[in-house]
Amino acid sequence: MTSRGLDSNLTSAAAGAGWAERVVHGDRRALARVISFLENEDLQGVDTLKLLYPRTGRAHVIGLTGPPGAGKSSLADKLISELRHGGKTVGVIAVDPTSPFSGGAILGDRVRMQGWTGDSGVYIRSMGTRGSLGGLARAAHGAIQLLDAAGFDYVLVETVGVGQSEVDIVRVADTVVVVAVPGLGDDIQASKAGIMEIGDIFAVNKADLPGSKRVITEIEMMLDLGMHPYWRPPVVPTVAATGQGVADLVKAIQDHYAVLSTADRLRQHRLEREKEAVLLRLGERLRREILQAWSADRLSELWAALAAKEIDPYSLEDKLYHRWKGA
Ligand SMILES: Nc1nc2c(ncn2[C@@H]2O[C@H](COP(=O)(O)OP(=O)(O)OP(=O)(O)O)[C@@H](O)[C@H]2O)c(=O)[nH]1
Ligand SMILES: [Mg+2]
Repeated sequence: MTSRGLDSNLTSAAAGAGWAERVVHGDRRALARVISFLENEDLQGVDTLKLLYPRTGRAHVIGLTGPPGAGKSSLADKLISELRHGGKTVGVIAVDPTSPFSGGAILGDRVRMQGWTGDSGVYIRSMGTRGSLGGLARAAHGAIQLLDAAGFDYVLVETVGVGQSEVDIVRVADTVVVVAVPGLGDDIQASKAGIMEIGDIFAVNKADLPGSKRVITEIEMMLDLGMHPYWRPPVVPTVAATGQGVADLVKAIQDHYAVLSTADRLRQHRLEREKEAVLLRLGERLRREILQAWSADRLSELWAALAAKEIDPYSLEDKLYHRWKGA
């Protein structure tokens, strides 16, 4: 490491201590800044998280996922109301993968959850992709830890359940609420199997629209086939537009937490997700280093050779790895 790198690392660690102090004291602007550091992969973000890690683990982290337009943000808004009435504080992270097919999500979230600006018990933040979805997942994970350390009783994470990275974002939650809606046809269960599997609770939103009974039955039937060692996911009809069913949803969320909290499950579940995250970051770091051992030109030549079948993918992997290992 160059001395310049060392200096900037020290500065970042010192800055991290300052940010951590401010976050713990409920400073909103500090929260916003640190989340931006995480999004921009500025070292100060991770340096802040390092110091705050011992303070995490108190919040109940709830993931909300489901197809675009299912009513996740409207439901989050009503969940905030219900939890605030119970005297609880709520931090919300609305993840907007700004991919070509979900533009406008940021606006939607802002419009549907904007009545909370004067309430110090609520903090809402949208997060988007600057680069890769994997990078966004990492930043969102950090933001959850940050809101937890800041002392929010609940942390809600909203993400559109379209791809693996988006699903990975909510998988770090203690309780995953899958939001389904009538009118999407039979393929939701089949094609979105990944989402259906991770649900601890199913909210069938837009229950005011025709077809919701059928969706409920379909989900129940699918759940009958599954293995649920200690928790059978409940299916809760909701109308986010009016708040109908939201109290039942909160009750289901709290019941799930109570079950998780027994028999050491919560601690194990959280340890498992942190372990996975450490291993994932480690893998990414190694891959980056391995690729950095090659010039961009040489790498493109190698990919071209692979395409031309002049080298097989396994030998290519060996070649890439051994150059780094020997470096
Ligand atoms: N009829 C009906 N409409 C609803 C209900 N809940 C939400 N909506 C409407 O559905 C639309 C989408 O709601 P959002 O809360 O933005 O949905 P979302 O899942 O957050 O959407 P994205 O974040 O863009 O994926 C809005 O027009 C809402 O007013 C409901 O219970 N019934
Ligand atoms: Mg939304």
